[in-house]
Amino acid sequence: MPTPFRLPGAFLCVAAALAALGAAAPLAAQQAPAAAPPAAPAGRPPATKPLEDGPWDITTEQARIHVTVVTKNLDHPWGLAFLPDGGMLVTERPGRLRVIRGGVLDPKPIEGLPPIRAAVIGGLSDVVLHPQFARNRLVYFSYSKPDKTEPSNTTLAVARARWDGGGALANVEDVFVAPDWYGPETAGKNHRCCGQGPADGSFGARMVFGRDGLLYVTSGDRNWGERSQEPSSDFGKIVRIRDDGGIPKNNPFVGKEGFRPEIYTLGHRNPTGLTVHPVTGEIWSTEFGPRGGDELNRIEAGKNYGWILVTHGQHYNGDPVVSGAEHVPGMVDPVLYWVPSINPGNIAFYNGRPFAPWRGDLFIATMTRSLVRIAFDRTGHPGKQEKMLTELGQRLRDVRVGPDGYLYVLTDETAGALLRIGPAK
Ligand SMILES: [Ca+2]
Repeated sequence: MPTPFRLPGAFLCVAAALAALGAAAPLAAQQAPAAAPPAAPAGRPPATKPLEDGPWDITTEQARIHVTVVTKNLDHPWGLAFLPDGGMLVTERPGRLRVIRGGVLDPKPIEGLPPIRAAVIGGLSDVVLHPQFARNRLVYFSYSKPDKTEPSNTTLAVARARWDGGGALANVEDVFVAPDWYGPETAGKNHRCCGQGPADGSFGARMVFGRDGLLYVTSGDRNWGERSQEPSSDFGKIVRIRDDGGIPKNNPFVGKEGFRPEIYTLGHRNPTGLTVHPVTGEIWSTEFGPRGGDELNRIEAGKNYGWILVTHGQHYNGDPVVSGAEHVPGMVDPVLYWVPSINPGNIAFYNGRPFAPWRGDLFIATMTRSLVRIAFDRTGHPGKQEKMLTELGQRLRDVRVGPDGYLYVLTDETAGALLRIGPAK
């Protein structure tokens, strides 16, 4: 894969090369010998080879790592939360909440989830614990909420529940329901620009509690990017709510005419990465661009991150980008961007002990089958990037730093896995 770059000349070269590859791909697939892996249907990623059993000892640029499979029995695992007793909660996108105790996946999903619409990339998404979980046992999960009478009409919701560690949730209640109910019916009639995708795509749905004790939730543009710029819509926003779903009084647009009061930032496409910087407390986020233009952003209250007017990527149907790629007044440029896309999932800054050289580095789980490590210099500017775990050939959805300082990675596969990365002996 080409490394990221910022030169317009290089952009054109790579764009041209990609176009040539795209044109040649069907012919190459036809000529492939019978033993070759099947070609992916148009618009879908190529098939993933099955994950082997491991473990793997891998030499990376700054550390020798030992990668083990915690479990392989997860269908499109999406989010992971560490429990104070050493266990973990894991979501599966089709709509199951799972628990891992003592390193073993409980075969029985936790009961009590509300109806969830699992279609395209919607479903059960992230899970986070309340900052005082050990005391109040509150968990939060994000999901695609179906309308009672027309289930294909959905919205992003966050529910809160009490979980005593057993087989079922209690007191399940929505604390956030985005006001924008939307589905294929509307998407067929709303005259969107730019060749945007299905209504069941681009939910965002990543969550994190900030140091302020407030819950940050990414809300994707549902492939209706015009709404990312509309302050009356939660599409294409990051929202901030209290732990009970209330609106914090100091949210940036509270009391401002025409603005949803939960909005924290505007102008996002599909932010599926969200984390708190362990030193500065800043919120950082990754998001999918269209064709190219994936971004890493530092999230600041009230700012506009540009989509659908500004992107380094290209619209799917070739429509011109309205306001350009960067330095647009009123819009925040990304800290980093990628052309072509890396398809970024979740992110985590490393602050553990076992890998001292990685401290302060950012890890990105990518659907282009690598774990990307980004170093930062003393002034906080991103530097060298390293692609790890490419030899496993898996789409990666989530990365977290465990309480033990090891990295935990979820693969975004039907035969999905949880991987653990510690130091090799
Ligand atoms: Ca942007």
